[in-house]
Amino acid sequence: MQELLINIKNANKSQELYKKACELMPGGVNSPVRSFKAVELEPLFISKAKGQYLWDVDQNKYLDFVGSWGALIHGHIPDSIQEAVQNALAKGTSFGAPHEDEIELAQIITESFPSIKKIRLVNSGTEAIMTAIRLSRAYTKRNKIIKFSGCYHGHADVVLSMSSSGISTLGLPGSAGITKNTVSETITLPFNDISTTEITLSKYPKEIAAILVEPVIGNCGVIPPSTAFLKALKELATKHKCVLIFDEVITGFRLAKGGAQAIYDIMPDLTTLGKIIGGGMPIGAVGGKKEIMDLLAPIGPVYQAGTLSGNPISVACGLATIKLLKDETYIYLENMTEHLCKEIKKINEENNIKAQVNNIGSMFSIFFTDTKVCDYTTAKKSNTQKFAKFFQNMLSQGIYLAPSQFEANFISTAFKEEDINYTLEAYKKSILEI
Ligand code: KE4
Repeated sequence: MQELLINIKNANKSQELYKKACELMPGGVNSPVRSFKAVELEPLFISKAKGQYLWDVDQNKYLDFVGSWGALIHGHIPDSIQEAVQNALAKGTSFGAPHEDEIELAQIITESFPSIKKIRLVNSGTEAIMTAIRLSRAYTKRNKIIKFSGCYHGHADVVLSMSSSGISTLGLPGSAGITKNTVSETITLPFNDISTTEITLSKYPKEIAAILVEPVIGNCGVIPPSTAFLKALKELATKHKCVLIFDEVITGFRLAKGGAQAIYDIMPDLTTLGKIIGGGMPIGAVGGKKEIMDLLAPIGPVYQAGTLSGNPISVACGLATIKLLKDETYIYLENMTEHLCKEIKKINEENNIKAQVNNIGSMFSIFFTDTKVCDYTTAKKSNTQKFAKFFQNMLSQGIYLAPSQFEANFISTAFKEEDINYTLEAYKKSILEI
């Protein structure tokens, strides 16, 4: 483990590349969270990865708790996945036509998710969400969408809206370049708040097309639902005849083979997936009730398309990833994560550290607040400066956490007990220095 000890200053090549990248790409990155802005650092440029490790261009080695934002449940390119991708590559990169592996992936997903009777493969979680909302509006012939603060559903205009002042009032643009009209039908409510959802549905009878939720939030740090919340959403969606969409882009195949819906025993009408079903290659999927999915072109009136949808390399990588997932995989991941988080809580208690640890399955996050974090409002109470210092301390010891308080950390099957022990040692040093 000694080789993990690095001096954070030794990032000369990354700094050089970052300077060059910033001349060509906004912020020097192709997705904002990679900029390390939230942790007051310049980003590290990664040269290679294998198993639980990343190496940056200055040969520093890190334990990777990001795992490509949750896509790499088996860590980086285990041999069986590498072989599957290489075999697929030998047959071509893209056919722009149907191929057999798409059927196998659709089969394995519908067998794992009983709520998914039909599925459409796309290229990202964002596309999956866009399609799920379009389908819901066509199916119900209604316009409004309910979503929940703290949840992130990709960067489609319709979901980049923030709640305006009054609860259950219509949305305001959450980004420049989005028109008021585009988000005027998007209502953002507090997560885990059943009564506000009920009031909103009654306020707009027969106007709500869909209730969209991350069943376990992974985009505000990790925030599990209260026991009654998801069940209430299902009941309310049925009562008000709107479409319940579970955004399981993170939780699908992460929390269980059947995702969060298997854990909480709830059948949504539509589910969006991504990340793990592509094993780190570009992919997304939307699936659910046959009568909704059959509205999709070419058999229905809802148009949706994609040059690389169902790409054979992404599909091969996703299939190889899912085939490695056994019941014992989840037991291993859960036990390892539970052990890490329990020990962290012990260190916090012994040292009177004001921090909350939320964990479920192989997802966890640490908030620097003494308030229990159960929604966006309580998550926002966390001290982000403290988090930034903590992140830097951990990075300087070779622990690569998600570079934002409002992201999730993931443990992969590549992690060993010694990695957890090393992480706990690094945690103790880091936390006592902030
Ligand atoms: P993509 O379009 O990034 O494939 O998926 C969007 C999306 C949809 N739904 C959920 C629950 C998601 O978490 C995401 C994307 N997740 C972020 C990280 N939390 C991706 C990382 C990034 O934006 O760079």
